[in-house]
Amino acid sequence: MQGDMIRLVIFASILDYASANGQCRTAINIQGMRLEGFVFSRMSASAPHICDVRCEREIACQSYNYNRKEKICELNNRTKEARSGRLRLDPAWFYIKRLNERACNFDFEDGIGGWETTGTAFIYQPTFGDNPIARGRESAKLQGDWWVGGAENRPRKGSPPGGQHPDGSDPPRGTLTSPCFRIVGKNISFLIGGGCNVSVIRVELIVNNQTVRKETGNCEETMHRKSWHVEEYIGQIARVRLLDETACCWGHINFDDLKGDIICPHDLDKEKCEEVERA
Ligand SMILES: [Ca+2]
Repeated sequence: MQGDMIRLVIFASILDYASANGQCRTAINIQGMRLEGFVFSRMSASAPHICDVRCEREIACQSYNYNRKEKICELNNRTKEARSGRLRLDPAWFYIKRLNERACNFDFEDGIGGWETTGTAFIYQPTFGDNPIARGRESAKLQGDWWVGGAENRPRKGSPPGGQHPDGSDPPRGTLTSPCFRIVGKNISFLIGGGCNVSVIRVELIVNNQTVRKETGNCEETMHRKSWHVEEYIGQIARVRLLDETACCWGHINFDDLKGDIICPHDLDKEKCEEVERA
């Protein structure tokens, strides 16, 4: 294995690609190596750039192997970073990781982004500043200046401090669902506060239209960092959903700064995500 790694360093090179949509992007080409065990599609391709285009068109494709001699293209649903042990020496092949990825921006500092609401619980979000403090309550301990507080209503910096949802802090119900992202490692974490009855007020992780993780607050406005172990979902497309199904006691949820081993590829637009979730 040590020999493999030395070779990997020696043969790693940088290639610039003109992709299908004409945008230039950069990929790391590792000559003489092939990622095994994660091929989900195999086809003949007369040149490497055709394999590149095929990978770009597949939402599940994270890297690919190309055989120059036999002109075979293999699309992988993992990268060597996720499973380094599976990268094998094979002189006829080279391996390329797809790089049209970007970090997810789920801290609400630039607004609500692509998060979608149902109901009325989250229609004034995100909210500015440590609003509970302005009402003499415990600190929300937000990240940055903006966060999601179901009971809060301070949609602009200039809004009066301490404002609350006009329908009351607990009565409104609804959901707030994140854009989709890809899980690429073992952990996802977030700040959560507000209600603590997980059966009616919570954040959920949704993979393949199934709720696979749940978490809730501690029945205080203060948010605490909590996390999910998600290794079994590496490579899959997911969303996070805030769910407020109660009008009763501590019927609101606070949330901020979702981060961890997730990426938001440029091409993970709404339609492609829904395509995967329907499959
Ligand atoms: Ca924030």
